[in-house]
Amino acid sequence: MALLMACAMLVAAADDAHAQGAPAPRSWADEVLYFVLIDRFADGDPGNNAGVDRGNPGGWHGGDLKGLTQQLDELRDLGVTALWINPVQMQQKRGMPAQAPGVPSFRHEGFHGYWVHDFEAMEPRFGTEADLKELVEQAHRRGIRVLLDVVVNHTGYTSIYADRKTAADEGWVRVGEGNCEVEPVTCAVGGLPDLKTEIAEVRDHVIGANIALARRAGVDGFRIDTYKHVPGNVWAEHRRRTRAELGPGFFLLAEYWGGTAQSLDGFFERDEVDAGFDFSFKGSCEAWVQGRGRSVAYGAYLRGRHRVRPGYVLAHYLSSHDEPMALATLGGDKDRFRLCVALQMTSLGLPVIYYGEEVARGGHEWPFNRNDMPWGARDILPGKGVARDEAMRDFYQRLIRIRAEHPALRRGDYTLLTQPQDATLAFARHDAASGDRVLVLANRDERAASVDLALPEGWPNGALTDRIGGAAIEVVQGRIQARIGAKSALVLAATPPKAAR
Ligand SMILES: [Ca+2]
Repeated sequence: MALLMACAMLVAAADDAHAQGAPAPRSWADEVLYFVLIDRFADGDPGNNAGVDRGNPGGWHGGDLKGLTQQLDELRDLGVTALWINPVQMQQKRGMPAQAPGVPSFRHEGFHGYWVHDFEAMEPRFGTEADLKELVEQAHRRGIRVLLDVVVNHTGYTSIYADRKTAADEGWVRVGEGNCEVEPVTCAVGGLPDLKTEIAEVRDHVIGANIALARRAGVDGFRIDTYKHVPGNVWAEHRRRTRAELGPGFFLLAEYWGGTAQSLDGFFERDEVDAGFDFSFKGSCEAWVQGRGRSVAYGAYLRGRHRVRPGYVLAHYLSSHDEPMALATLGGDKDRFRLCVALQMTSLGLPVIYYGEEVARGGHEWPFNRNDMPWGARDILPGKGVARDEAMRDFYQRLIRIRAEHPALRRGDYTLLTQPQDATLAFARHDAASGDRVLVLANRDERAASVDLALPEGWPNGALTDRIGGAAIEVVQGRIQARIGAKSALVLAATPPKAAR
């Protein structure tokens, strides 16, 4: 009965949170973020599939907000607590000629959402504003927050803004000007028309449209595209406006290309955003698991990520729509890939899963890093019949659960443990507030490795359990002896685990 009452109270609390339009406040450092390209995920409405050509790697494939909403239980079951969706505004009417190595020339459409035609209209292939609102409501019911991707820097190659003039008869966009290495703020990124955000009328339109849509839909934050290509004073104003119009907790995650703990710090110091992408995690992990570089150097890199300014967040990922898929970069070696997943989920920051990675989605370089979500035998287009690896998904689910159960992995400090074998990496995470401690041992070698380690000062003696494989290991007089399988990791914690958050 007590359990039933507790459940009823939880349900009531969840309903209250939903009634207020958002899940209960949580730190974004505690979330696991899942990035979806809507067009490539799930088609829930064949009625909006105008121009869909699933045979074209750069074409529209029919996925939409309704389809994504229908799969939210799949994401909740995986353990995802936040969802990032691509921009949803109306896209340019016709694609661009494109070529990629080994592929016949094709037409590249705005299926990714970054080629906005009209900031005040929805892209009908993604769905309606009501569909967006429903997605957000259904996500919130499941305790999942929603980040909407927004563009402030540029329009599509064609748009309603191409010929628009200000009251002072100045054009809204710069076309084909500037070198992005030298003039990042005024250049044409990817040749796209650059919005003259230095003009109040222009930035008010774009930022105002993004904020108005966010307010109507009830989203919890923005992922901000092409951050470095917009003047800093615009971002300061953007922060003031989002806080005033969308609430003080409205989350901002900046895509500052090449961002690291160091290079993002100025934005955090000025409090322009709450978080930025750590572009270095992916390559560092891929290199380490492939035997490049010394383990102590990689371990020091992971320690360096803890220099992030308190209260701000580094988002770290293994693959993205702008970079190659990690599994393919690793030559399809799933053991090495799992090792990176384990390190991602045991490291500080906001882990980002790029849709389908959790089922070993294929594809490598653009445009195939944006291919369809694999659904196997399930009757879901466009990825119906595309093979998926359920064992990989189980691994993700387990690692996400371990992260949820251990505040040390989300917020704890980091101690790199010294040991003689270069193929192995050992670090301890400790959260002083909860007392939670986790020991991570990783082995990149093709053979199993044995380690004999001194644990950090204050580590209690007693039994530890590998939260991945279940093996029990004893800490004796502050030391541990463990065997780590080939290309795998142990995540060791005292049993029983701390209660889930
Ligand atoms: Ca559709």
